[in-house]
Amino acid sequence: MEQALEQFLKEQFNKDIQNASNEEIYEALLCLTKEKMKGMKRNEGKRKLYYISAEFLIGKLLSNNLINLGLFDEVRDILEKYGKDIAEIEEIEPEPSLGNGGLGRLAACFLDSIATLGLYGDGVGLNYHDGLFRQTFVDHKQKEEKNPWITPHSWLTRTDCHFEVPFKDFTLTSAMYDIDVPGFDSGCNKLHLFDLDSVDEKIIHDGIEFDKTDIHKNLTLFLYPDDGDDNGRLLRIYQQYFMVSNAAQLILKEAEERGADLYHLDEYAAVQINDTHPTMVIPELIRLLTEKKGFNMDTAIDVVRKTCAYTNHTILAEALEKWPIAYLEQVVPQLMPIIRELDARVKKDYDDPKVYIIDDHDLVHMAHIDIHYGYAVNGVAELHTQILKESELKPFYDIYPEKFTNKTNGITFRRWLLHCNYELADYIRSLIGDGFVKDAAELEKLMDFADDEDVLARLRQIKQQRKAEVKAFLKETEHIDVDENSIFDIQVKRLHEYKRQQMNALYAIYKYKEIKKGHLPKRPLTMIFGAKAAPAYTLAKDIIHLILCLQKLVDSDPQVRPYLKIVMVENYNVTKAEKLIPACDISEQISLASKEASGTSNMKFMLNGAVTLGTEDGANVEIHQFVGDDNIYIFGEKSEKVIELYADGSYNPRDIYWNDHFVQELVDFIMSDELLAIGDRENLFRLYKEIVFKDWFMALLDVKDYIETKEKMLEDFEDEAAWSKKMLVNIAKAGFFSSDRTIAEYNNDIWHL
Ligand code: 26V
Repeated sequence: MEQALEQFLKEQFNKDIQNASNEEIYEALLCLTKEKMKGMKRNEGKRKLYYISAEFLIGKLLSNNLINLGLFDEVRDILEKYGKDIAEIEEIEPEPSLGNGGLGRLAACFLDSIATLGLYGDGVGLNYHDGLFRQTFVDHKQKEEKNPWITPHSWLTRTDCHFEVPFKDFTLTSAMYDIDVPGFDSGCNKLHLFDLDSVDEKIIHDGIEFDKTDIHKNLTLFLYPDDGDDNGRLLRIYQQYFMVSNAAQLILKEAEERGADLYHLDEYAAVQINDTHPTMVIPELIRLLTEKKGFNMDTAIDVVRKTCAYTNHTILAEALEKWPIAYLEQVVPQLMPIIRELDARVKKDYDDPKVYIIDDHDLVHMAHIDIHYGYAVNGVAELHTQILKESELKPFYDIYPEKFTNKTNGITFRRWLLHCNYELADYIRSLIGDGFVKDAAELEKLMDFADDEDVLARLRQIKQQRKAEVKAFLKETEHIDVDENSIFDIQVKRLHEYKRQQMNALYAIYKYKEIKKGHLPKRPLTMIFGAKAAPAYTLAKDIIHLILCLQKLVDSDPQVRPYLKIVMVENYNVTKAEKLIPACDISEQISLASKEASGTSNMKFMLNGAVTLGTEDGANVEIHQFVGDDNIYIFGEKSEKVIELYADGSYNPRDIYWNDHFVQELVDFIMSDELLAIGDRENLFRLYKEIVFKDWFMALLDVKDYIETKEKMLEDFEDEAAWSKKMLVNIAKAGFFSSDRTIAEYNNDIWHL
């Protein structure tokens, strides 16, 4: 590699390694790594997986690709020899923001595991030029800006694959870009991102505003443009259809190239529909088979049903897509006769309106298409799948019990341990060998060291190093000072009321008041938040505003400042996650029980030795089962109770507010003179009212138990030996949450590649 690097730098920039800039070295490494991947073996097989997803939150790729190619150590050492730091060079790489959160990151972890397991499978999505917005804070509020990431040299390779995608009033020609996905010590797959040449970034003005009707120019500009208005919603349909029509044409083309008789398409292709955004692939495949390939309707439906499988990622009704017929008629009228036919067949066979595709408000329920016309449906954690079967999708489970399975989510250990915490990975290797890299279950061998003082001391030392790095990072990038000897308490995830960042903010208020009363904590606490709020999600933005106001309040108070620090990091993304997660002591997983389908940051934190403070929700339930009561802090009402409260409508935050003085004081503080002096009355008042009068996600229900449990946790942290044993147990028991295990299950039970 050294020679290749030298040669590249000489030819391109007439420089040697020593005097090349970080930018030049980055470009050289990018090109050399791409070259290596070109020469790699392609994973192969008869049945090929197409993982279609509107989001792929891939993060920076240089280090991960080098790790998977087995070149990382070599490159790091070469650079070190010339006084260069690979971490600094990696900073040059822009992070593509092609996802919102867990769903998109999951897709990226899955691509890594699919390639690593040697499975033949590609990702299919869209090449959003400006991704999701970039978040900045102005006057303690979120502002959105465009987030361009495509530079002249990037991981994208333009292909000569193009398809015609027909819409009602015009036809667009796509262009396919590829990103190589190298497996760890294995073959290579691809991520196909479809794009449109006529897209024009110049139409963006004032942050992220643009003409939503100019489809030729805006189609692949942004991920999930604001759907607060009709034109935004129509644009989402344009995007979804563009994605799936390209996918469907690619699938048929590749199958035919590989000699398939399309009547046996399912022997050549498995399509995984990641949430409902790609659902139109089902009617689109049926349309192509009937209109272009001479199939009759029965046969087309039969073949497509054997090919497509669906993953559900949420039970929140507002997140389950339902498109008005009128919108679909306006964008993709060619699909409507097929969707009507699919609906008619359902209505002929079943009387229950709950399983209809088209309801009596003329809404098309996308998930219902997937369940009737796909062969498998899965949830993403045990509890989530159970809730789907027993309540949310019960009428479907009654019809098709054989279609339903659980596939508990996972994370790739290459990125979330080897890359983001290589000292920890190296140390684990020195204790149990490196079998865990390919077989994560081997982490369990660490349990032999649960009482080994030297091992526990080293774990603490590594954690301390990560905290010191976060301190330096926050200082450099956001001019924020944190105390590396404080407890790091971290909640990083999308901002949503059900995740209850507002409940964590109420804890911050509690702590602030305690310190003001002179009840000083034994050790300072650093509360770190990171979250983007959807641009049109007013309350989520109000919660960010509250947290930023609290940050300011604490910072300006010399009495409180030595004991409490609140930090909301700007523009939380994969790169920041990679720094924050390894430095964490307390992992906040505090969603209202039943609402978080799985969560995946909970797994990343655990793997890096943080202890979970959580409700019995999503994959927390399984984490609890693995680590046992002593190594996790569980609080709050259970999902059964919460579901009951929703069913009988008996939850009333006002009762708690009026009857519990302790809670009332915390909530009232949102409207205190102190906070009003910093923040905006309108935002704070709206949030205050919401919590007192609605509190749809029941923060007040659990807040007391939450505070008590967190206080207990802070106290327990002081018992160094006992706490570091908890750290070790969490790492040792994380093996189950490797996405390699998840993908092996998908393959065994669903894909059969
Ligand atoms: C989306 C939206 C958009 C409109 C406003 C309300 C709302 C609420 C929730 C969602 C989530 C959509 C699906 C999703 O991202 N689910 C996440 O998937 C992860 C991977 O399976 C999982 O770990 C998270 O628990 C789940 O929320």
